[in-house]
This record gives sequence, C-alpha cells and structure tokens, in this order.
Amino acid sequence: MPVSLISSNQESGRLSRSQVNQLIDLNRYPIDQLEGGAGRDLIKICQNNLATQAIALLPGFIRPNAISKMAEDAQDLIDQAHRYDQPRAAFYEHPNHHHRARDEDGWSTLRSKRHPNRYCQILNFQIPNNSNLRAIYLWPELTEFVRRVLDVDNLYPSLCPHLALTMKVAFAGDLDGWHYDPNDGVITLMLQSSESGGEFEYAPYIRNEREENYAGVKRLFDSPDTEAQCINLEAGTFTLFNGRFSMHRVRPIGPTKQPRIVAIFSYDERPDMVFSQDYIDLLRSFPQGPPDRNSLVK
Ligand SMILES: O=C(O)CCC(=O)C(=O)O
Ligand SMILES: [Fe+2]
Repeated sequence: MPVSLISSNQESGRLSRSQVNQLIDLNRYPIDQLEGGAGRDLIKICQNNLATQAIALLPGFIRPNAISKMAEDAQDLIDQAHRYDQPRAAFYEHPNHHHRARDEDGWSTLRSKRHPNRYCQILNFQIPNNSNLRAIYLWPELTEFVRRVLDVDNLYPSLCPHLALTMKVAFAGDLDGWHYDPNDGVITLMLQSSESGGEFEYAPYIRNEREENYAGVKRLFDSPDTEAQCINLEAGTFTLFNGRFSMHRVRPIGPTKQPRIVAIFSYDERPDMVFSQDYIDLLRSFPQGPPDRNSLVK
C-alpha cells in the first residue's frame, strides 16, 4: 500500500504520531518515547558509537516508500541546484568556526592543499515548506533526540534561509573532497545511494582540541585505503557524525543511473545561528542545474 503522504494543508513541523510513523520507523527507533527503556537504550547506543567511532548509524530510519518519495522530490529540484565544482580546502580558516586549525611549522603545504569537490546542492529555501523532508527536520521530537545524543543543553534547527536544510545530489564522477566540518554534530539522511562508488570515508577523531596530528592527516591523504574507515550508506539511514575532529570525504561516484542524494540537517546550540555570508555568496555564485547542462554551457 503506498504511504499516504503529508497533505499540503499540513502545517509543517506539526505532525501527529501516526503521520510521523508513516515516515520514520518509530517501532524500531522510538524517538517519541525517549523516557522509556527502549528510548534510553537507543540514546546510549548512539552516544557510545559517536564517542568510540565518531559515527552513529540508524539504518532503516525512514521507511522505504517514504524515502523513495523524498528522493523523487529532490530530483524535481535539480534544475535549481547550484553546481559546486572547484577544489576545496580541508581545513577551515574562518574565525567563526568553532575549531580553527592551528598552523605548525612545516605543514603549510598540507594545510593549503585543495581537494576536488563536485556535486549539486539544493538550498534550504528551494525545498518546499510542506515537504516530508522538512516535516521531519522540524519535528520537535527529532531535535530532542539529537540534543540528547549530542548531550548539549540546547539545540535548535538552524534558521539559516540558505543552509538550514539542504540536499547534495552527486552524479557519476562527483565527490566530496577531504574536509572537517565546522560544527560538532553533522546529521545526514541518505535519500538515495548510487549504484557504484560514493562511499563515505572517514578517520575517526584523527585530531582533537589540542593536537592537529598533521602527520596522521598526511598518512591519511597518502594512503586512505589503510588509514580510513569506509562505509556505504543505504537509503533511509540517519547518521550522526563528528566531522569536526574526523577528517572525511565522499569517494567518487561510479557509473550509475541514479545520483547519490543526501540531506543535511543543521542544528545549533544558538537559536539564531546563520551560516557565514561569504560561504553563501560563494554557493550562490555557482551555476544552476545538473552537470550535463553545465558542461554544455562551459
Ligand atoms: O554526503 C555525505 O555522506 C557527507 C557529506 C559531508 O560530509 C558534508 O556535507 O559535510
Ligand atoms: Fe562533512
């Protein structure tokens, strides 16, 4: 039976349990009952995985029918997506970022190295208010679950008009270059995987607050096959990841008919966080549309 989708009259963020249960598998992941034994166990498991492996994976978080519909919705937006296609720095330099890498003698080449980076990004304001993806992002119980796992006093879905909720759509040959994230908990939902390639590769806690471990990062860049963990995220998997201290990338997408599509949920401990205007200006300067159209334009 096809899942009955949230109607366009539904106020976003205000869903009944049975509506959410058509989207999120609440029997497997009781995030609406966090005080119960199963809810508390789930939080402990996620916290433990995040602390020891830098990642907590919740496969089958979104039900198969619902995830396919979200992937279809994403593909309808691809003409508007901005096409990122230029090398990126692995280390954030911006003073607003929580952890700004310290330079140390002899490592400036490693620090300034840029890594190929290519995908289409659908921005927050391009995603309809009444979409199921946004309904989940704004569901207060989900924010509360993430808050408890991250063990912070306050957590809010970002209000950034551009980057609160985004999707990255990657076609054959696309990839995310090595990088650290600017914040502690990056939350992703895999909407659709590619038929080959596109693995998520990461070095758990390769650095910490005190130690940049540039020698370890160099080994990682030189020999990722031995230095990194590599996983294939299946559609429907919800992931909490510590990318502030764990260098990571998405391997090149191989031959595939369907693009890899991931949604990124941004939260912050401050209610009014918006991302830096410089980064938004950069994204919006990129051409719009899928890679084929962009290569014709060039
Ligand atoms: O696509 C992914 O699985 C992760 C993306 C990522 O690392 C990011 O957007 O910062
Ligand atoms: Fe990242």
